[in-house]
Amino acid sequence: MADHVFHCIDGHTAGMPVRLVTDGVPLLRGDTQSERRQHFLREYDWIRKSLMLEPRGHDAMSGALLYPAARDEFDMGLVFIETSGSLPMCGHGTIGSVTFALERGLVEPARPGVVRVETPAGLVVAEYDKVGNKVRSVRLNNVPSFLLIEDLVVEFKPLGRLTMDIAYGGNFYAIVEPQQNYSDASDFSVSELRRMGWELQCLINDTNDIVHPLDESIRGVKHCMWTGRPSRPGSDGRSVVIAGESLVDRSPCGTGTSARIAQRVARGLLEVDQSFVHESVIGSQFTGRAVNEVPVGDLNAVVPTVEGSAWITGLNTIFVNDDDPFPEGFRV
Ligand code: PYC
Repeated sequence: MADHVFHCIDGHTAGMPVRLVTDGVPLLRGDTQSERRQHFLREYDWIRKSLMLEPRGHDAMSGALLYPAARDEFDMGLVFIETSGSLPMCGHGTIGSVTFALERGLVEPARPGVVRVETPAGLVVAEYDKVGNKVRSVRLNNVPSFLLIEDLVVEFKPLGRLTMDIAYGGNFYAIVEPQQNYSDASDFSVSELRRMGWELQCLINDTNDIVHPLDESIRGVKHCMWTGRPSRPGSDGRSVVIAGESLVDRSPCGTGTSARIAQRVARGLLEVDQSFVHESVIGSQFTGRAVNEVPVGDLNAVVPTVEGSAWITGLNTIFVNDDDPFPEGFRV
């Protein structure tokens, strides 16, 4: 039929694509999902490129490989795949994957109402609301999130001097808030934000060694968050998140929302338990809050929750043939 066959559930979380690969995924070595992710990156990164990039995917494609629970304390495992790489954690991807796995009967949680997901960044507890066969919403209790660097100043050619915070919510984010040389994401086109977002990530990583204090496999700023005034009723903030070189998050970004919540709590702009409704580039919303304060090494961190909804749009059987001129896809 084909040299490689991948069975996928396609859908979206708050407008952002989620391609959940349910069959055809390789067996990965390692005691933890972090070690399995590293094995995936060493030997199977072609699968990510094949399923995410054109012609099978596109610039904003995103997804996850579904694995059965490796130990009793989990219900399922995920390895994330994006056009930008394999992330330690992806919030919209986890909301989508949990929704799809429940709706298609691919996971049986030990405790109804709660799916314990092993991600490369650690345990994420997903509480869900299911009516009939539809999962109406999923609330993630994400990994501990923290503000790493406050007021990092960079000389950024396109805009001039910029001050930003570096915060972690499962990935590291450069969070750019309104200031003298930047007033709002809506002042720029999406392609300008994408180009500047990538340039800013490169500049920060060239001049700073950003590393998770407890896991040195998690390093580097891989996302830039351009913030701005919200446009929808009920939103507390808006942002356009650029991941890597090309991906513009259509959702408010689960790990980005977590990082922003941690940043705001650390800066005294948000109380623990106070909700923060985050709006995306297309106006979709996630509701987050910090529910707990915990230490991460010497840093003060919070446990953020992020709630959103996802929809299946179709089932997709993807073929990759060895004689296909683009087995690993391409970018234009
Ligand atoms: O929702 O965490 C997220 C995410 C990361 C990259 C794109 N979306």
